[in-house]
Amino acid sequence: MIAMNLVAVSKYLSYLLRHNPEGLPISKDGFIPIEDILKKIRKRFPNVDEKILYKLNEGSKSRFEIKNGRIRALYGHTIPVEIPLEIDIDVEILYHGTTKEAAEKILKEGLKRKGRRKVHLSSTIQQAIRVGKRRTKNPVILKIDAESARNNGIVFEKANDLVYLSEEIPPIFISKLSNNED
Ligand code: HQG
Repeated sequence: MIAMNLVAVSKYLSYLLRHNPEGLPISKDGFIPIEDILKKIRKRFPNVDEKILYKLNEGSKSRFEIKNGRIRALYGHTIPVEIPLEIDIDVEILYHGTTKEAAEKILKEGLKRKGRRKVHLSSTIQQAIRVGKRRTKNPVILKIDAESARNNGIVFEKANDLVYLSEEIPPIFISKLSNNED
């Protein structure tokens, strides 16, 4: 399979697990049996097998968890599932890459979920730039004072080394990353 196809498979898998299982059985904690999801995916991508699902999940940004013959997405959901992630107690600073327009709003009213179940944050500036570049050529990088936020009762969950989740974050903990920090 060529690299382009793997991206397409990963996107379809994310779509099924995060937004629309298209009639497949999904548990309250977001798992779909691998057998069922493979049957569905093979209608579009006939060569996909279980090995490919593992391959899609390699690297520091694992999007999925594969366990006991089932698979779930770890973050990004819009459907009402509860994913029990590790509560993070260490991280001091997190980042969020977005458009200039969204950044101005966020600095005034805070980070909101905007359709997903959680707010998504990045552990590195580089990752925040990548996330922002999905929407704009020159993303603005916001810095979240996670330590102060946590001391004020905000919970951060770790989905993987690069992606952290939270509830809405008030503007008092958010600032624009100054240039000397990039
Ligand atoms: C914006 C991808 C105005 C926010 C990525 C973002 C990530 C506001 C958009 C993951 C706002 C929501 C999630 C406010 C937030 N006013 N705009 N008050 N608060 N926003 O796609 O963080 O590759 O739901 O800045 O890598 O962009 O799919 O969230 O632009 O980890 O695995 O509202 O998705 O992961 O957009 O991305 P999204 P996101 P995957």
